[in-house]
Amino acid sequence: MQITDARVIVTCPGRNFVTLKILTEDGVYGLGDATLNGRELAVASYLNDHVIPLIIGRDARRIEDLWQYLYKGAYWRRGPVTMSAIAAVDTALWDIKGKVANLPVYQLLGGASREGVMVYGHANGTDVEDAVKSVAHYLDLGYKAIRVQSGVPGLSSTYGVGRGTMPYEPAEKGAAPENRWSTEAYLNFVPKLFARMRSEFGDEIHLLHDVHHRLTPIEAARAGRSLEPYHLFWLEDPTPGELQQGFRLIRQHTVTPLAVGEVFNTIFDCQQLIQEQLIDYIRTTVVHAGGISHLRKIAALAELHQVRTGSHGATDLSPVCMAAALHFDLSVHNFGVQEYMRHTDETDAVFPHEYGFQDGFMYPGDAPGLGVDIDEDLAAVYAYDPAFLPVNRTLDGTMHSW
Ligand code: GCO
Ligand code: MG
Repeated sequence: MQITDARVIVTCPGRNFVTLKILTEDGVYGLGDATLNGRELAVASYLNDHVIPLIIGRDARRIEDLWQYLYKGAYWRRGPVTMSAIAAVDTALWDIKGKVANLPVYQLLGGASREGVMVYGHANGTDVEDAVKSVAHYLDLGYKAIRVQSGVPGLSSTYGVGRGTMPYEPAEKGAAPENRWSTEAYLNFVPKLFARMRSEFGDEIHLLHDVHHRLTPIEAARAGRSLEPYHLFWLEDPTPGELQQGFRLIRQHTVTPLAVGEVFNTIFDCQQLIQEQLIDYIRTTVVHAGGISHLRKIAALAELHQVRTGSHGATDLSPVCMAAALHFDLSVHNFGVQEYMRHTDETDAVFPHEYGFQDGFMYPGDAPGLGVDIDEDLAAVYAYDPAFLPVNRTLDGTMHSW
């Protein structure tokens, strides 16, 4: 079954998305997400200029072989642009395989390992009481797991505090916004935030928190230890992940579970973290870590070491990625939780999908393939609109991780 055509669709229904559509000789097509927030056109060019010319005429059924062809064949390995492009091809080919087999993709991956996929939502507030209201709202919607972020006293803005809407979006049009950061202010504040959450909502609900790469390992150890009484489901990205051995130091000092990996692209980024059991959840996702095929390899390594999955699912990953993630989550044994930030109605209209949310769980649906489509006419209405993620400086103006 030859690949006869492939095209990259860039659209901005409120935010930018890059989608690869692969068409085959018998009329079946598949979709893959290729969105890399703030750097979208680099992946679009990588696909248009360097990948599509290579895949036309090849056999769409040979998913693994095509993956290796693009990975090994480029010579230049890894990195978010390359791996998002490979992911898009891989995801589209799984979609095609499911459609041809007349089966939902999760059935091709071994079938369902659970009834549904537990997801966590994003509660946030400008201050603690605002965050309390937001958590209450998510509880009303049925969520069993909720991430909590709040403004920090003394800081004008910080990561994860939205603009009052559920589909929180950090990227901004024009220039990158600048946040200010104080590690001391944050470390003093964060245990108070979670003490308040537990006193208000009790012990049952799963609470999560994202540090967003801002602490050194020893600072992260302090955060983890100070949060132990509030038994978080996980503490995410406590320190930047490049220095994998840095997590040893955190581990020595705290039993707060750790999650990392939304910016990782391959199994090599998390090999040591997993093999030394330095983390509890691996957050690599379909679009940024080489597609369903590569994510399954990461999950298999993680399973050996009692690490569970907790894939990234922010709004900058398109509904195509969300659908693929749900098939993966439903099938792998060592699934932990899936992040779910709701897309806007405009985005959902461009990407009609079978998946749905009910009472804190999500379900990919039983349509053949991934169960997600793209309305190309509607996508064409929304032209690409450059937007940038924020940057972050400490109070004295030094560049810090955002
Ligand atoms: C998360 C992430 C996001 C990222 C965003 C960057 O845990 O959901 O940290 O909020 O910041 O995906 O594009
Ligand atoms: Mg995160």
